[in-house]
Amino acid sequence: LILSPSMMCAKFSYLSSEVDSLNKANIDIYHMDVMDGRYVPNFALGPEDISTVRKNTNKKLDVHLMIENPRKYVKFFSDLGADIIYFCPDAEQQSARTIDDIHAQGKKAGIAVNTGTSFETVKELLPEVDYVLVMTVHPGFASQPFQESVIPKLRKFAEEKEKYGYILGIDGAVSRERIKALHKLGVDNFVLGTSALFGKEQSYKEIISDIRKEN
Ligand code: S6P
Ligand code: MG
Repeated sequence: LILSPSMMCAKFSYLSSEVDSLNKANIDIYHMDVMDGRYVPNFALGPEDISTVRKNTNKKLDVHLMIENPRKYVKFFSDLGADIIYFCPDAEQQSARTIDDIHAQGKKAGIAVNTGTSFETVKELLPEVDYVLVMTVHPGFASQPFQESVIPKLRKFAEEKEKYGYILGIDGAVSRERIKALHKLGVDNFVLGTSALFGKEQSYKEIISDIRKEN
């Protein structure tokens, strides 16, 4: 079970102390949403935020690029210390080359499969990618409703993951109840935002340890 806090949902005035608490809470991967106001109608995390998290942890860090022409920025985000780079294949004409570029930087390559993107559309890329992140909300914002209609597609990605050898994750409205059900279905990596982790009464440490016990 891989647990990845979505740092867009953290308390920003205390970013480094948030990272300290999450380090101690035994999380796996810091998930950094990057939005350009073009590919999605919102702006999110910038280079300063990524550097701050990077400086305060030895754990893995991913960047989830919700930006147009992500290939242009592979080196930029690699240099900021990302270990995994997710991009949206529908935002890039050269998706296969983007994956090669990410690997050439010595990083893991991931694709983010948006609510409107089918399994078939990205199938050609699956032999090359290390991570697949299926979006269970429309990309752009935290605290949105879970898209049940994504489940058949998610099942398909779960069935094919051994064959292609990728790590399967979901992002969006991931609650504790959903983790149980979807872990059984074959999802390995869960991005945790406001639904499961942030803004709760329980501490990060308690929540993460409960989730691990429950699964
Ligand atoms: C959405 C973004 C996500 C959110 C996450 C928030 O565009 O990629 O990573 O930050 O979904 O979690 P929640 O539980 O508030 O939906
Ligand atoms: Mg995300």
